[in-house]
Amino acid sequence: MKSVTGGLIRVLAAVFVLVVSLPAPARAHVVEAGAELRVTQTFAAGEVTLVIAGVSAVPAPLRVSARTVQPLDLDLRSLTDGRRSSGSLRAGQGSADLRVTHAGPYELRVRAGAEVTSIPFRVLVPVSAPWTMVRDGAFLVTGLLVVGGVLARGTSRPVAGGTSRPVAGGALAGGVSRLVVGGASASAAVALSLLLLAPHLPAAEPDGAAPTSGTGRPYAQARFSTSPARPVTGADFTLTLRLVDGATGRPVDDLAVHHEAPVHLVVTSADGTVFRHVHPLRTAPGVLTVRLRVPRPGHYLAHAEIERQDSGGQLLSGAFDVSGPDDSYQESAPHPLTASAGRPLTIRLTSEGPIRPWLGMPGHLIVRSADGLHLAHAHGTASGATALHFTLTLPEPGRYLAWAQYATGDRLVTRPFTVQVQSEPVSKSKPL
Ligand SMILES: [Cu+2]
Repeated sequence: MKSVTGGLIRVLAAVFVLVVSLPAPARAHVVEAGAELRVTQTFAAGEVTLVIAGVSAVPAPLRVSARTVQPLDLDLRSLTDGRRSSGSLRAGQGSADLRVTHAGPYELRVRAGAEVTSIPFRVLVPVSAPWTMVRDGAFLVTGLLVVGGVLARGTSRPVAGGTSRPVAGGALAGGVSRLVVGGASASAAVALSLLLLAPHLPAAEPDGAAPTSGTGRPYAQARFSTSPARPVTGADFTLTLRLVDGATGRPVDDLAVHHEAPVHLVVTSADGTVFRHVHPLRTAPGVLTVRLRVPRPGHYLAHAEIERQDSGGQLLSGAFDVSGPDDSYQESAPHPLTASAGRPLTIRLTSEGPIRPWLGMPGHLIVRSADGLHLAHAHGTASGATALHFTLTLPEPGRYLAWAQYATGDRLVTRPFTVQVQSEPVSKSKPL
């Protein structure tokens, strides 16, 4: 009995050591089965974050919700059998229940006024991994053996005033009892080990998951264009991003939603006085468009952050020119900062109200070199409800433009900075 308990303790101790020493598997930018998918899109009337709820089984209603300033028409189409389901969202906070009949690829078309986006996504249904069945079976066996053992003990007790069982029968009962205790201990050890190791064991591939290439995909090549070809200040124009596969030349239509959008597009005037961070609409495979309006004529830079499925991130850049009169006014002068090349700089901000997550993070910081050749994107860390800080390191001396963005209430706040990076060390930045 003692040796069984000792063995169980040794097994559990070994499992504990294994659990604390194993790294948990990374799960970056992959929507897990049953989890909601959040997709942010920029319509001319404003930014909308569509929340597509996860499902645990099919067929099932698929809830799509959003806060929107204009009504949205939704049309869901299965790419497997073409079956459709539609609904609409009223202005304000609304939700609609669409219907999915099976796992796999779907396309959600969203119409807002004259603008349409179609969002490809997959309905994933969780599947139990084989080891979960072993774990559940081990728990069941443990329970049965414990109950069986207790019942057997109850029936094998000597009757009061009577004679005890024959010696051979007693030895047999003892042997069975040891077997039951040993079996229960072993199955409990298996069950507990699997329970503790669960975060490190592979999850089963959900139903409806895309096949993975394993080797990553080629870089996408990008072409930016505007319509009209020469936009005019104060008038709407469309900026289009066309993506083709670097190897095949075919449209790239496998963008992963990362930080709640398939594409993060930053448009800045060359001098940095105009800044837009938008999330273009997918109008056709490999074609993404966004409607813009800018107040200042001159040269503009476009930087798009994308991630193809199973692949790393990629930054794509382009440029265009805008003519017309200058209607610009500086909303707030950029706050000047200094930093040392290769040394971390911390930017601290205080919000007017409680900061709420935007694009999955408390805050975003976009940093562009003055010449527009480099663009970096850092994420903020909240320190309290209204305080936020960003840490970044700029390797080369020079002048940089930076924009910190965070959301509070219904507002998206953009705070501009300039960072003069020197080759000599300078003192730390002060809170703003
Ligand atoms: Cu973005």
